[in-house]
Amino acid sequence: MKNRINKHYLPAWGVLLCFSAITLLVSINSCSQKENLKPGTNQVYIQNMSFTPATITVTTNTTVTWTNQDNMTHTVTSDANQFNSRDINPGGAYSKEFTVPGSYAYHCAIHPSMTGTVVVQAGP
Ligand SMILES: [Cu+2]
Repeated sequence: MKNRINKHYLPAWGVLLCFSAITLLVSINSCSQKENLKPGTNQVYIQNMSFTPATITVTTNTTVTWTNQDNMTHTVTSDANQFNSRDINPGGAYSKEFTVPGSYAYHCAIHPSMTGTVVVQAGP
């Protein structure tokens, strides 16, 4: 009789534990997503042989991420040799943190007609 009761209640606890774990994971996940979507967007897409947006303005200590959504390899290469992604394959990405205010012009080393600028403004 005792065994029967235990067998009946154990799965219910298991389900409850599973639900708690899933709820916890979902809330952790949405938390980190909010951090990525903080104001002052820091994403540049590489698509159709161009950088979008061509000029991105961020505050100091922002990490800018370029994502290659094209079907060919590109690079993010500083005109003044301050940074260089080297080859970014299709589906790949490159990130760079900007700590000093200024205007950073860059281009694709493979396709020099592809150009962009990161404008870094002093943060609060
Ligand atoms: Cu390119």
